[in-house]
Amino acid sequence: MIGLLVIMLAAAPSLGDAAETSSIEITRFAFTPKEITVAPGTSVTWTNHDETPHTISATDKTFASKAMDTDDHYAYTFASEGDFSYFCTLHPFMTGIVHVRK
Ligand SMILES: [Cu+2]
Repeated sequence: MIGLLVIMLAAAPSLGDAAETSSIEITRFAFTPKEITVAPGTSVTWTNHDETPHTISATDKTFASKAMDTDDHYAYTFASEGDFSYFCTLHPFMTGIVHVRK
């Protein structure tokens, strides 16, 4: 139990530092938040909370997940600055964008 607590504390973001991880939830056929801004090097994790499979597919094809079942995760680390729009290939009306800024 103590070991788990240490891991949880180590994973908690410290105030004042640039975030190194960020989360996007998929619920009711939408990405929340639909638009986020992160620092270069941030790992963004998407989690599918729907009963329906979804994918994360970059418009410019720089990254793409497989079909994610309920509670599946997909993570991608954004190394460089830019605006990265993405969508779900199964439901192309589902769109989102990740802005990467220093
Ligand atoms: Cu979808």
